[in-house]
Amino acid sequence: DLERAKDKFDNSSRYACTRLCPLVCPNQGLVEELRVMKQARELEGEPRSVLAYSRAIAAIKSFPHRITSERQVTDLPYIGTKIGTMVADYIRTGHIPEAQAFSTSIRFRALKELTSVHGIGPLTARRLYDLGLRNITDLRNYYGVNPDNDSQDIESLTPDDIQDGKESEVGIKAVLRVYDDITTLIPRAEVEEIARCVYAELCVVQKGCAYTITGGYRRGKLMSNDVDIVFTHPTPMVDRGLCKKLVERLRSRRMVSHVMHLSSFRAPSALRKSQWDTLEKALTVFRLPPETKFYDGGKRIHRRVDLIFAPVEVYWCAVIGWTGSTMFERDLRQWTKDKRGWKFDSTGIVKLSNSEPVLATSERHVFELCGLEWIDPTMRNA
Ligand code: TTP
Ligand code: MN
Ligand code: MN
Ligand code: MN
Repeated sequence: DLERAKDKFDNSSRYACTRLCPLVCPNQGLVEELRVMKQARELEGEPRSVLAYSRAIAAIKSFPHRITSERQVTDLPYIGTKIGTMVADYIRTGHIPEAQAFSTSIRFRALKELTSVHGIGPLTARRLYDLGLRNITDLRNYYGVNPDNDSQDIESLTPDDIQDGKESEVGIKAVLRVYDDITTLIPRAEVEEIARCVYAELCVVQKGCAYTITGGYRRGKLMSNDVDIVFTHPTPMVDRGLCKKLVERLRSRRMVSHVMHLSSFRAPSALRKSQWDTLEKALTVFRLPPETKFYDGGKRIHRRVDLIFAPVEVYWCAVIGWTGSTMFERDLRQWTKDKRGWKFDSTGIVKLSNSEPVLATSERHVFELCGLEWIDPTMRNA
C-alpha cells in the first residue's frame, strides 16, 4: 500500500507537503550533521541560512534511498553547491567538517544549553554568554533559582501572571526550577494518559468536547518533548473561553503548576502579529495526579503540556496546524497560497481575494480542498 502510495509522490517537489517524509530516513546520519549546521545558524541569528538548511534537510528526509554519491542529490530541491559539498564530504568521511567543529565548540555548546530553557531565545542566550554564562547551573545562579525536587508544592502564580501573551523572567525562573523534569522525554503511553486525564477534567467544565493529540506524538515519535492537544466542541461558540476555564480547573486540582503563556480568544484582525494568535491556547507545566501510575523514582515528573482550543468550523485546520512538522506547515501555507490563492493556517482557510472562509469537515477534506494527496501524519516529518 505504502509502495503504491509512493508512486503518487514526487520526492523532487519543492513543497514538503507533497512529499512523504518519514520520522527516520535512510540518510539519518547526514540529516543529524546538517541539523548541527542549522542549529549553529539559529544560535547565531541567521534566519535565511536556517531556512536554507531546513529546506535541504526536508528534501533529504524525503529521499527514499541511502545516498552514496553526490549526483543522487543534485536533482533534489534546495541542494546547491554548498550543501552538495557537505553531502559529498559526508559520503566520503561520515562527517561534515563544519558540523564537527560546531559540535565541539564551547560557544555552540553553551548557546545550545542556554536556549534549551523555554523563554531564552538565541538573542538572550548570546547576551548571557557575553556575561560569562555557559550552562544551566550558571543560569540558576544568575536568576537565583534552586532546582525544585520535592515539589509537592504548586508554584503560586497570581492571576496577574496569567495575562495574554505574558512571558517574562517569572517564566524563565519557573522553567529553571523544573528544568530537569521538562527536559526528560515523554513516552507515548504517558502522553496518552495525560490527554485522558486533562480530558476528564475538561468534561467537568464542559461536556461533549472532542480532542486530538497532535505534535510529534501524532507524527509517530516514540518519545516527545511535550504534549500538544487540540480541543473543540461540536456546538459553535461553546468553545469560547473554555481554555481559561480548563486551566483554572487544572490549577485548582493541582495538575497545572505553571502557566507559561495563556491567550484568550481574539477576533481575527489584520493587525495580529502571528497566525497563532486567534486560537485560545495555554502553554503549561503539568503533573499527573498522585493516583496515576506514571512515577519516576516515586516522584511525579513535571511535563510541558500545550492546550489549544479551536472553534468547530476550523478544528481540522487546527489539528493539521498543530501536527506539524514546522516545515510541512510552512510549505502547506505556501502551496495553498500559490495553487489556490487561499491562506491556510491553524485558525482556518480563507480566500485571499474576498476573505471568504473555506470550511472543511475532516482532515482529509482539508487536503482535498487544498488539492493535495492525503499524507498520513507519520509521513509529515519534513
Ligand atoms: P512542538 O510541540 O514545539 O514540537 P513537536 O510536537 O513537533 O515535537 P516535540 O514536542 O516532541 O519537540 O510543536 C508542535 C506543532 O505545533 C508544531 O509542529 C507546529 C505547531 N506550533 C504552532 O502551531 N504554534 C506554535 O507556537 C508552536 C511552538 C508550534
Ligand atoms: Mn510537541
Ligand atoms: Mn519542541
Ligand atoms: Mn508544543
